Amino acid sequence: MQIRNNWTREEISHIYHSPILDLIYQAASAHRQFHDPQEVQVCTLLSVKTGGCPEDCAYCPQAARYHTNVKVHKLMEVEEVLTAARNAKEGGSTRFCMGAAWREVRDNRDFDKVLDMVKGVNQLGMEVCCTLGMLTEEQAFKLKTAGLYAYNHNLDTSEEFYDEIITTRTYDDRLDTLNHVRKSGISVCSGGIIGMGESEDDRIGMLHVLANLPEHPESVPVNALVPVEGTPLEDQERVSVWEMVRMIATARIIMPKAMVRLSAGRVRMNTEEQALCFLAGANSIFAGDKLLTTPNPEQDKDKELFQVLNLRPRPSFKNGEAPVEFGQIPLR
Ligand code: SAM
Ligand code: DTB
Ligand code: SF4
Repeated sequence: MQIRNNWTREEISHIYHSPILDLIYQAASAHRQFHDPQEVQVCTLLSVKTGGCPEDCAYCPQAARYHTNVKVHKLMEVEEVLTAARNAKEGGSTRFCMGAAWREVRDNRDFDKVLDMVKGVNQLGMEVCCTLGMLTEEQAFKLKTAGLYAYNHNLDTSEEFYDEIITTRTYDDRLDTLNHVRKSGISVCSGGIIGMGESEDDRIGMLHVLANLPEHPESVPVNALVPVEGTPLEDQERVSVWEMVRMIATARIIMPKAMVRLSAGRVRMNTEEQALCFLAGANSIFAGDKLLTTPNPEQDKDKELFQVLNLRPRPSFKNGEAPVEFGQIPLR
């Protein structure tokens, strides 16, 4: 199977709309060519700065303008974060992702603190990931130098549907940041959310953009909307498992090397539904009873999930790249 960056929207649509069992079979076959189907990476999220965000993302409980139950919390202390990372590692996580409710990174003391968090988590031997909003090229290089392994920055949906969901930034802003991350040599994590009222065409549109980037993202999170009271999307209906499966399977087929992450929305899925997602090519989950601000399955439930499905946690840095040594200057 060849890695392609010249997919047409029609080809992707054709894959997405294949008869479901055939789609799963094709995706499972692609998955087996590039990955060990028994391995699922366990990752942990931590909200290092919560709420009070100036953006208007319609799905997000952390946007200051919506009245949700999320309590604003300033940037955490480095030591608190490192304690959480150590606990996550002990619990079997190999990737630690720190999220901040920022529109963009600013060059201030908070950013210096985040750089220290990155150094500390990297030294624990975990894949360290951040999601901090928009970045300049320079900030991306600083993060890389501190030891950042991956940066998450989602496209969320298609370009056409984007301004129904977010008006405070553009699709091009998003693509610019992804480009800065790529240039700095940091691994790219970018995906989206389904269940926001978008059409299937919008889902296909987003996959089309991701799969035709000059290099595929190494990581593609697929989130099911977690509707949160107080946000404009609070009353959205739950997506069916078949929609998650179609999204995951299509991502797996068109970006076969990527880690496809079954991200938000697992609290509402049973073991059988999650099994279908793994069969369709998902190979990562977030563990711990909280995502950033919303609930996630309890540790015991996930332990059982791994046992019943005979899954093994995937070791860190399997994609070949060694962790960046602290202080190493990346080549420009
Ligand atoms: N502020 C940064 C940004 O937006 O890039 C980083 C944090 S933001 C919370 C990270 C991602 O979480 C968003 O891009 C979105 O895809 C996802 N997300 C946020 N709220 C969600 C929800 N209610 N359901 C599912 N995914 C959600
Ligand atoms: C991603 O795509 N999903 C994760 C991670 N990247 C940062 C976040 C999901 C957040 C769900 C809503 C919340 O818990 O606040
Ligand atoms: Fe802010 Fe990120 Fe939430 Fe949008 S998704 S409101 S940028 S924290």
